[in-house]
Amino acid sequence: MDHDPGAFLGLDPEDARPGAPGAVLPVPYEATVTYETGTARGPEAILLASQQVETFDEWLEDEARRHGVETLPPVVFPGPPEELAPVLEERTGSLLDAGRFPLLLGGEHSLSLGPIRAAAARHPDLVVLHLDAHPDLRDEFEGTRYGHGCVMRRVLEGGVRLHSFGLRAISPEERAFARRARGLRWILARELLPLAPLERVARILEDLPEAPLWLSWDVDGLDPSLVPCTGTPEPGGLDWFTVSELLRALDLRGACLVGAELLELSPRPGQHASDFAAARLAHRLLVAGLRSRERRLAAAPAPAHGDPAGRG
Ligand SMILES: [Mn+2]
Repeated sequence: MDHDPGAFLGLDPEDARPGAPGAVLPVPYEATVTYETGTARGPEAILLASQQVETFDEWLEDEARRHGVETLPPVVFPGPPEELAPVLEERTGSLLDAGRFPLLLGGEHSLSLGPIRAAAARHPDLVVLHLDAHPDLRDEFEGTRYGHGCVMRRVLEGGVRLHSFGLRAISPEERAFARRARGLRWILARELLPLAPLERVARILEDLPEAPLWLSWDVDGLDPSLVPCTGTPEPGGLDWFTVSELLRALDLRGACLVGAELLELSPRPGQHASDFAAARLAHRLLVAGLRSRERRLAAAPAPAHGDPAGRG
C-alpha cells in the first residue's frame, strides 16, 4: 500500500490496541488476476472507506469496536500464490492460536489457500462458506494450479468441505467436476433470485453443517449494482439484504465462525460506492465473527484454580 490508510473504522488506539480480539489483516496481493486489474489496492480502499462507516452495525445490533479491533501491517508478497500460501497459513494460524478472529482484506482470491489451511488444521470439520460469482474449481488456469480460478479446487483436495453460493459464471469443466465432487454444496444465483428475500437465506443455510465456518467472500458474489469495482463483474448477483440477513441468521443460530476474508475489490477513482459497500460488509463480517468468539469464550469451562466460589 502506498501510504498508511490508518486503522479499520478509524478506531481510537484504545479500541485498536495490539492483541485485540479482532485482527484485520490487509493482503494487497495480485499475481494471477486475468481481466481488470487493481485488486492490490482493495485493502487500502476498504480501510479508507471504513473511516466513514458508522461503528454501530444495525443488522447485528453490535459494534466491532466494543470487542476491540487491531489493524495489522499489510502482508506484501511479490511471489506466486503457492509461495504465499505457507506465509499466510503461518500468519493466520498464529492469530487463531491467540484466540483472535482474523479478517483478511484482499487482494485476489488465490490468497485464501493458506488461511483456510490454517483454520482447517485447527478445526478438522471446517466448512468454507464461499460467496462468489465463480466456483474457482478449475484444476489449472493460465498455466498455474494456484491462481484465483483454482483456489477452491485446492481447498477441496485438502479435505475441507465447501458450501458455495451466488455462483453464475462457470466453466464446463467446473460443472462436470461439481457433479462428482465430494464435500461440495453448490448453489447457483439463479436458484436464489426467484425466491423471496428470507427464503434466499433459508436456501443458503439448507444443508449447511453445524460445523466451524470460514467465510471466504468475493465481492463479485454481490450484484455489480452494489459493487461494480471488481475484476469480473457478473450480472445477476446477490443483494444486500441476503448477505446481511445471512450473517444475522448465523448469529442467531449460534454458528461458530473461525475467520473471514473479503476479496477482489478493485477500486476505481470516483467510484466510492464499491469501497463503501465492501467496508460496510467487512465490518458486518467482523461483528458476526467477534460475537461468535464471545459466545465460545462464555461457553468454555472456567479454569478450576482461582475460582473464588470454590466450585468444582
Ligand atoms: Mn469471483
